[in-house]
Amino acid sequence: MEQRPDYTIDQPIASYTAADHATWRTLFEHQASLLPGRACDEFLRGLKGLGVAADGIPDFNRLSDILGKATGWAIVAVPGLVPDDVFFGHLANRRFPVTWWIRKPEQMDYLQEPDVFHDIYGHVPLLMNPVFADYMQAYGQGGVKAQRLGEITHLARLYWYTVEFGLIRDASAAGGLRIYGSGILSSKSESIYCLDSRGPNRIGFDLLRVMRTKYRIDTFQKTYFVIDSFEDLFAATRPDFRPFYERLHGVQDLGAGEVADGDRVLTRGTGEGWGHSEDV
Ligand code: HBI
Ligand code: FE
Repeated sequence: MEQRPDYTIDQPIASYTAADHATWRTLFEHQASLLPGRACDEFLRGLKGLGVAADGIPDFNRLSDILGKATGWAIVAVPGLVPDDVFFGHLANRRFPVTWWIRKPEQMDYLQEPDVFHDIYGHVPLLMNPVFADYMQAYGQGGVKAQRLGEITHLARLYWYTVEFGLIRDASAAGGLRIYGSGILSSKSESIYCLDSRGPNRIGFDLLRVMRTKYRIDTFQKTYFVIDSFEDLFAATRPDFRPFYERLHGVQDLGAGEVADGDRVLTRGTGEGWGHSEDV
């Protein structure tokens, strides 16, 4: 597998086994039965528009063609996690790096690293939405700047609590909320927990609040932040972040499960189902 300097490779389509495609099918079918009514409409529409289905791990070039026509984004195959500067560089140029390999059958529910199911199923459908597509590019551009400023920790929390684990208000949903975060959309147990459990806090999105907040990488989230719309999210993240970073230096980080003065608390969590681990 030849890797280019930007960490991209050609998707090794021929090396997927029948078992790999079967893993995709199992994961896909499970989420497809769960997500109508739980995932936001923009996600469900994007999935349909891409023609991503249960039949097997998709061909990245085919998806790139469709995505390119819709929003000018492309997907590129990578071996797995790539260095931050490489990752931000791709996003800033409207390329989404997608891990080519799929998880093993014993990791069906959750793994800490991204695999092709998480990256394609979780992330790519929303790139069909023009506003979200612009937000992702702006995040990449913000990443390039944050690196120069030594502010990756604060910026990465924004990615975590929006792109990976975000919830969005939707008056037509049973509990008034739907999922747009890819880490939830690609997890069968968290896609139930985040909406149905009394355990987690659900707090209205606020940029500075999110950037102050540590998170969990190996258990369900203790707090979900809720946006009103993708337009609002994009608008909130439009300004230059430098003054925000400066203000953050005067305040202490918040733990993943803490509720602070001034929070717009939608539901205060009971702590059920949080598990035991460290915030990062
Ligand atoms: N690389 N392939 C890949 N996918 C990611 O989501 C990713 C990455 N490298 C760095 C990274 N994410 C994060 O550290 C930043 O968003 C902060
Ligand atoms: Fe992800």
